[in-house]
Amino acid sequence: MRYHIGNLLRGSLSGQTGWPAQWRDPAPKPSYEAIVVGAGGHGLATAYYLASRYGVNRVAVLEKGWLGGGNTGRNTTIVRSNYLWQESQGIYEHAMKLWQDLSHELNYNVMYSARGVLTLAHSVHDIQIVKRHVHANRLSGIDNEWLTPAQTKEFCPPLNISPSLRYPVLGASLQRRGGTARHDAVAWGFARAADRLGVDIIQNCEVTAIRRGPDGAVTGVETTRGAIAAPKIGVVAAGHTSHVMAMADVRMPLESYTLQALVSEPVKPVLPCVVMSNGVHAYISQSDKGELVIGSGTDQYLSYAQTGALHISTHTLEAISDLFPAFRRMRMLRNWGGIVDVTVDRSPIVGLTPVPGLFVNCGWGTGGFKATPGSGEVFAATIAKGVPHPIAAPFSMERFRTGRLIDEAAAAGVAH
Ligand code: FAD
Ligand code: PYC
Repeated sequence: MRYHIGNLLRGSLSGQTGWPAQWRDPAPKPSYEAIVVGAGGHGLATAYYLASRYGVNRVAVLEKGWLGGGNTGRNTTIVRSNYLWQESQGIYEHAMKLWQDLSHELNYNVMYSARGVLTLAHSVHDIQIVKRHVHANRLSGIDNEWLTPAQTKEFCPPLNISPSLRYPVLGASLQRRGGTARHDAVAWGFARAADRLGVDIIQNCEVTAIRRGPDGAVTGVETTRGAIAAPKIGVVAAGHTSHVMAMADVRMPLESYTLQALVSEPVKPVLPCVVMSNGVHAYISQSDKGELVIGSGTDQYLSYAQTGALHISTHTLEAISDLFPAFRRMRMLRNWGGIVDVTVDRSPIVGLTPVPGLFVNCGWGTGGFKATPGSGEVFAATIAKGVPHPIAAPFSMERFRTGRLIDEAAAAGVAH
């Protein structure tokens, strides 16, 4: 039998007269095996894999807005796995392998396009850092290669490699399997596939409290649409994680930042790959609709406004105009921001919490879109089995106590 919000809301309205006896229980019995807080890509993927791989079908995904309306629908869609440390390579490469067949698995075209990701180097220091990533990846069997400026230009013809540039292109790394996927299709694909497996996705349903029993274990949540019971809760509420976890008295080692991006008016195909530069705080690709998708570094003040400061995007557009003079006269169509939550080592937190039954998946910062399928799969395993999946294990909260940090600042793709 499938359980719908109506059944549960009736449980929470038990004080009212006229409800049948079975709906008047003041402490509703667990109606779901698990609740996922947040219907972004990671939350929806978690629900999908819980149902498809781990036999947990009675799952409710609760979303305060609309599905995919958070960072999942606001990111710049870059997919890659060229991280420095083995722990990160494990999780991002796991995701990369899932991307290859995701459209088939979900029976929904997520438009994964392995068009190649270039990471530019503009100084001797950049060259050393970028080459270090290339070598580390190749040692782990992950594709990545170093290109000279001329090879970089050959791969990306509109790129300006003039030595007279203020920040000249001295070379680049290329991950050929990297590229893009359509972000909203990823959310919709996971949502539809999860729904078909019996998962309930409940929008306009903000979690406002986490209920706990006498032993401290979670028993369910309160929401703007009533109480919902479940013995397991996975919090996947990027940008708002600290707020949700505080409902269970857990303090998170996170800061929230605004990250912004913009798109140009649409044009015919002009840019064949993804180009990123941490040095000049800019990255660019072209969407299937023809827009140039351009992103900036993080705004350095804390804010929950889903928009960014103009001087940040102005700086980005100056850098893009230097690197791609042909784009200088294009017009901007729209810009927006998203709220990302960031850890001190720029790596995520995926796993158990001190509260029995409460699990958390957060801290993906500026780079979690690419991880969506891998993150969902290992988080689902962790929730289902109650122990960390081996790929997720290094990303426990414990590392902030022990100091075993996974410093991926240079691989984050975005200047912080
Ligand atoms: P979200 O999609 O944000 O989902 C969290 C959901 O939780 C939201 O829908 C929110 O409404 C909901 N929620 C919050 N509080 C509650 C509550 N109390 N009750 C119920 N629901 C709640 N990553 C890349 O890999 N490549 C990129 O190119 C890239 N570019 C980016 C560009 C920008 C401008 C931004 C902002 C981010 C970018 N990222 C990128 C990062 C990426 O978008 C995120 O890491 C990823 O989307 C996080 O997914 P998520 O499902 O965890 O979060
Ligand atoms: O992690 O690849 C990334 C990324 C690019 C833009 C924002 N994040």
